[in-house]
Amino acid sequence: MKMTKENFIHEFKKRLGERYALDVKDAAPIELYQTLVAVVKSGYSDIWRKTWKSYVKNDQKQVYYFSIEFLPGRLLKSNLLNMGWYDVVEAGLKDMGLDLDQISETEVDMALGNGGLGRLASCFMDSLASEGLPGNGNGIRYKYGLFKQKFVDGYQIELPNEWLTDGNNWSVARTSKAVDVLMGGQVHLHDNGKYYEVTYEGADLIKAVPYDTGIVGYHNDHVNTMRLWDAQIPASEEINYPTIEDRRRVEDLTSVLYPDDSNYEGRILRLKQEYFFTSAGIQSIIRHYKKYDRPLTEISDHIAIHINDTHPAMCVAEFMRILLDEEHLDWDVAWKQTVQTMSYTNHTIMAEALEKWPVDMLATVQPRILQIIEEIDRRYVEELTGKKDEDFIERTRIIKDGMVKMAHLAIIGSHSTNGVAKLHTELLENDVLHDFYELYPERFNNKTNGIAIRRWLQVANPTLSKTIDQTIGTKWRFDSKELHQLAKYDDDQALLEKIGAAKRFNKVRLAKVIKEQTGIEVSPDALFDVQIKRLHAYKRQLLNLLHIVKLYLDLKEDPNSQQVPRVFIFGAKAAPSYHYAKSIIKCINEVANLVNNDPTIEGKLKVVFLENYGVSLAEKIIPAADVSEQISTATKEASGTSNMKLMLNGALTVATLDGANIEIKDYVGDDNIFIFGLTKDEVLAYETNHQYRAADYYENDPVLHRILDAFVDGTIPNIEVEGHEIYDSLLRANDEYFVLRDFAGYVATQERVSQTYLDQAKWNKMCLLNIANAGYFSADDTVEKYATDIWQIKPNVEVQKGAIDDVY
Ligand code: GPQ
Repeated sequence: MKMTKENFIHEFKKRLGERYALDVKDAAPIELYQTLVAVVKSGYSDIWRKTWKSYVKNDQKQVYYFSIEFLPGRLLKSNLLNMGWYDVVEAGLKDMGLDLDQISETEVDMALGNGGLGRLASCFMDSLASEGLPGNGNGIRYKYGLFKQKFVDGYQIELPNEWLTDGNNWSVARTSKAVDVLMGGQVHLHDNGKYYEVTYEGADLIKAVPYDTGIVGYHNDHVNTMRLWDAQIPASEEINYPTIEDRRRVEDLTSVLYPDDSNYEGRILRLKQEYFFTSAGIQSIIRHYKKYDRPLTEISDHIAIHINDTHPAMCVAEFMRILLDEEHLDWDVAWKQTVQTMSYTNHTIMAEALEKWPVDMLATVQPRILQIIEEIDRRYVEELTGKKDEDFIERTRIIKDGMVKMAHLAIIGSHSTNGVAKLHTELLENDVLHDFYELYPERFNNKTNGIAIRRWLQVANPTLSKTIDQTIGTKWRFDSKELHQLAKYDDDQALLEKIGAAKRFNKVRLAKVIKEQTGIEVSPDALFDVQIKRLHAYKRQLLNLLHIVKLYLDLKEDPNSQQVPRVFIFGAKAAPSYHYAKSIIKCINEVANLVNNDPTIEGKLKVVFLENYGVSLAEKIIPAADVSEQISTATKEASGTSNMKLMLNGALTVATLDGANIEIKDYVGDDNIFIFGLTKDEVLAYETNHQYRAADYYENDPVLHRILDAFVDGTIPNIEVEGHEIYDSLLRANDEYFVLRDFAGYVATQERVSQTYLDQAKWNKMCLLNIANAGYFSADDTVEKYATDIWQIKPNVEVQKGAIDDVY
């Protein structure tokens, strides 16, 4: 994948001429962008082909990562980085009078996910490729990505995100690899003495067309595939879909991504989506497997299938369906292969996110799949009868009270169940999934999440990256654990100043974005306090807001009360149907209005809520953050991953002992993180003893009393309805997430934050130690652990890690 500047310029001009008959100076940004993509693609397509061939040639075991969401973000810069072309292309463009940053902004952010779960899947894709591991993504090519968020009068408005209007330049449609997915209708079984012959009546035949995107590994001549499926009408069936409405029924299947995060809406279309991409993926895997004449009784030695949360849990039944109905294997033989092939990750313990589908609905979507799940359930019960008590069996079986519990299907039908941080896995084992842990202790394991350090440091923060190079060399770019070398320099004043300067540079850059998007002026000398994640009650943006209101009221009383000017920065989308979350957005926006337009505050406090938070905006906010807000109620955030990205960029974390915050604390040490709040045990105790009384805090804490009153007495204007709603959720509904209980501790901690910030040398030292320890949260290491412990896959023997003549 070698490229020189001269060759690049030549290649770029040639392609621009061929595609558009234009000179550089006459081309529009989109034309420049598309030309650049074409050059980049031509740089890896040969390697992509060779990577696939080498898997086949070496008969390598491969993993297929099934996820209903992927959030890759923009691919241009990360592909350039991974190919080792970044600097050459940037310089070549500059010679032509062009700017890589500007061209990159033209790319539509590929937002086929909601939040952490989808982004994790994409970080894993990058890491699988970069580790040279044979790993493929399998998902849905939604026509509309996650909605575009706008604020009108402080309210969230959702607009469609039609990301495919200019075509997607990175993917390749592989119509020749399409498969047929059968849905609906009725199923008939005929026992011919050897197996059941299965016939369908009145079922819809849907053509699943794969769109493949190359996932380029980092400097290793290795390109994997992310395969996303689109639903189409097969040519042979067109007659059955004569009207536009009929056609739409099929096309709608892959039209929209459901905008719910950690919460499921039991809509039939969603269930159809789940079956559609599961079936398409499994069919194509088995079809490919069979091309090489290997026995299906050994398939689990050659492929691994990962179920990312329960959305693809029907993988278990679909795999069984094919082995039984199409390959005529015996149940027990098929079951053994299925369990050995499948593995499952759980991403939450919150009850509202655990999918349960009505049996009737499943019968409508795919009656044969329901039959198979019923049989799995029947055999599970039969197997345990006499060995476990009846209650245990009833609690753990798959079908109960007319509902299919997808997590139970995933656990029973796979050989591995993992949580995504130590605390989360512990809660699964000891609490939420304790029965299954008792039954299958060997199946449970932890895999703490990780992040793509390349995207979140090398691409997003070139300034800090260069400072790191100058200090410890460039080895960290290949192995992020090397970042720990930085810890040795924690008394190097010159370096600490450079770290501070890099942060300031990024803050100036973000201040410009804020000004452009909101018109609000913020000073890069203020402390940038950042909370970026989905808007959810358990993530407690409200706790942050109560603190802001406190600071505001304090300033009104005593203009000298605030020693450290702060800019509070929010980025968050709320699910369109999540009323309470939308009310919190409205309140944050109104507090922002009040504070930002109050001349008596004199810039000591600013509140900025940036619209349309997503991967691309995160790349601008994270490098500029001083403080990272990770303040979920202990036990509720399975892991979190923005906590890792912010730490990596030298933000200091204000955190509860939840999710991966605990592991961050263990690495950086108590002195380099700001911990507060209820512990897991305290939360669990309140949840069982019901002795929490939120009103006590209101009644006994005059500060809190005044803050809450501000939501209902007109102090904060324009929130007559929403202010009451929030007030009632805390006082009447008894504050489900213990916001009031944690408030005092949070305020005290924030005061410590301000005091620390006054000592910039100390602050920068803490930043350095955070950066130095963030390398332990690399998704490269996480996927290596999945590869060894769960999937049993090995790196491609032909991979040459770091063998490329790299530019660093
Ligand atoms: N997560 Cl169940 C999501 O982003 N969406 C979901 O539907 C569920 C979980 C998150 C979880 O809240 C975070 O704590 C994790 O860091 C993330 O998954 C990745 O594991």
